[in-house]
Amino acid sequence: MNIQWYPGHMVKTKRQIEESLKIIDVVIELLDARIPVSSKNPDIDELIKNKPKVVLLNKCTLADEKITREWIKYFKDKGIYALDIDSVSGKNISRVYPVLKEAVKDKFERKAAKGIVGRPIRALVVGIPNVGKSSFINKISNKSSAKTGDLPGVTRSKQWIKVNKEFELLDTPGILWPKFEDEKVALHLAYTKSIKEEIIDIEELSLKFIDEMKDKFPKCIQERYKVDMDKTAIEILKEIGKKRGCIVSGGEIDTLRAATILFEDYRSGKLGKITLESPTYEEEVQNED
Ligand SMILES: Nc1nc2c(ncn2[C@@H]2O[C@H](COP(=O)(O)OP(=O)(O)OP(=O)(O)O)[C@@H](O)[C@H]2O)c(=O)[nH]1
Ligand SMILES: [Mg+2]
Repeated sequence: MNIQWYPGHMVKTKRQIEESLKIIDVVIELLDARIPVSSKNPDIDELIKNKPKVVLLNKCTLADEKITREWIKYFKDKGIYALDIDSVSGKNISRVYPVLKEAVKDKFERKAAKGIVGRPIRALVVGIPNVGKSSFINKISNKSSAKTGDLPGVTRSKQWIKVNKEFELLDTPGILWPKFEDEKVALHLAYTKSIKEEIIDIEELSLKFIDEMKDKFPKCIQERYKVDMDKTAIEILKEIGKKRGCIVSGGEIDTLRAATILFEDYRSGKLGKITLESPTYEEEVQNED
């Protein structure tokens, strides 16, 4: 399956991020806790150069708690500030500001020594489309200033949000990168809806998803739809369709509707707390190179 999506507004956003850096103290990189490898834009570190960075594993209530803990340790071992959060339930949101303060401590102390005080911390929020940047900003600022939505590409231009006198955040449109080298990365981004659905064959994608679930978490699909996971992916999809009443005239099964239901269930956590990528998965990907 060949998936690529790199529209013009992402190129423009990259340029705007670069320009904004001059006035930024710290970068908040939002990753999707279910896919921390695939949701990491490889261009970001190069783009932000040596600005202090805090990694937030968002949507953590949809992810496997044990693997999330492994990821937090993984980042901390590398000396990177990291926290698991959920921008809908609000989990750990109150812990973000102290971490940001810690990340900029040296810079602010140097400034204070020169007599520069009272300036707010300015943080830039970056991440792939649909990862929850705007939701995070709304949650932490207790406002609904940033537009959010269950689609990639909702935020179209940068926007400053004032949290309080001490803290300002810059929301940016989600950015991907020009070419996904690894098909798995593109697939995982598509499963979690970070790639525009209009360019994807959802049915074909669902077969890939079923195959991966058969391999890693067969019970999740089996228990929800009571299907036999030893069957082929297309048979399983048809079985899901039958169980969910996705029948078109003539008695045929509407496999597109079945695929849509399957993804809705996965994305809303109804298949369980599923993390597709652990730190050991990252090592495997690196060893393939
Ligand atoms: N369960 C859960 N859903 C979340 C979380 N954060 C965001 N969402 C949902 O994910 C979808 C995308 O959220 P946005 O905040 O619009 O994402 P974004 O990163 O700003 O997306 P773009 O502006 O398109 O780049 C929305 O449907 C949110 O409700 C979270 O922590 N947990
Ligand atoms: Mg947004």
